[in-house]
Amino acid sequence: MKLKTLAAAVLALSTGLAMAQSVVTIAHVGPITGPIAHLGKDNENGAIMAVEELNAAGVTIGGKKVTIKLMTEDDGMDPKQGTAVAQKLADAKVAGVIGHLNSGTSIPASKIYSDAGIPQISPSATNPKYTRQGFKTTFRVVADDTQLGGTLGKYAISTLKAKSIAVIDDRTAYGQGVAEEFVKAAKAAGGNVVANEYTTNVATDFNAILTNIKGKKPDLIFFGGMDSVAGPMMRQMKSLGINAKFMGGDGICSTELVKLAGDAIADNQVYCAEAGGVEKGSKFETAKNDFDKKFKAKFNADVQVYAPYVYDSVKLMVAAMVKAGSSDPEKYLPALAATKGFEGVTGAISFDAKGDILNGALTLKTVRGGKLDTISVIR
Ligand code: ABU
Repeated sequence: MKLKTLAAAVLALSTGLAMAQSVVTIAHVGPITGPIAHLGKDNENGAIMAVEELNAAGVTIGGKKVTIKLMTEDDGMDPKQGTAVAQKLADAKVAGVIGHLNSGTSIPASKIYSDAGIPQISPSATNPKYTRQGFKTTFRVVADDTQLGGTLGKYAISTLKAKSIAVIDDRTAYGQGVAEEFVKAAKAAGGNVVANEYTTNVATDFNAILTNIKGKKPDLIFFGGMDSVAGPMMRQMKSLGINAKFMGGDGICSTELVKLAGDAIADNQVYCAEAGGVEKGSKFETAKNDFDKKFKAKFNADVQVYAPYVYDSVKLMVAAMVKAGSSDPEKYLPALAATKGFEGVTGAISFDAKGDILNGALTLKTVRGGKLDTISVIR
């Protein structure tokens, strides 16, 4: 009897160990609380969808069937909270991290992941510095602010024929960086910056800075920051009778912007660019449209901006583990870095030596009829 109990205990222990060994934990981090929680949740849902699909299809790594477990964390778009979460994930020895959403959190967190040898893929942080710190663990599946700000600056002058420009940024790593790149390109194309104003990523009152700007009569206002600030800013522009065109990077290029701005947006007044995109008529257009439909059916929500990039990040990270036959970061990191032509729903993903996407696209958009509308995909 005693022997039987012992045998049962040994069996339970070994089964438990076998189960523990068959789980691979990857983490997603984004701002799930705070003013851009809608974007953080959008990203998290992209990760949930990818993990569910992977597990439903079955994943075999190194000849063993594994279950992918998703650990989700909230960084509240705050750099300090971001590094605290990164340390927690390093201590938990997760196999990889997808995130963070913001450049201001992704950059400081990347040092912690690098020190711990944990691969990190950001689906949305666009500040160039993120991949330029010499870390082997740092990857990004979207274009950066040099490409975003540069393209928008040129477009503002050459295509929209803006002559005088006002620039506002939220003083974050993203907002300041994309605004600087925009100004460089706009000036190179012959534009004239008539006002520079600053705000924060939690501000709600823009009357003082907009009143200053109104006096300068700009043709176009460029805002470096997120949709949660841009929406109320546009409402206040309307109240003050400012009809200038309004432009921003991927941070304002969300489904939510139109809701946040209410009826303050006229057709063809707002221009923005998503830091990725798929060409019309390509096989990826069908994949992306299918993703959008599945996402809507599952979460009863439209994609904001980055959910498909998160989805692809999860899948390509797991593909690297499968290729390497191991979820040990040290073993699969070379396979991840060597990713070439991974076919995701956001296009074919290859990394350059820094961990940046090769030949990344931008999707230039405007708002028409209360909806974001694509103008063109630019590489
Ligand atoms: N790329 C826009 C939002 C995220 C960030 O870079 O801060």
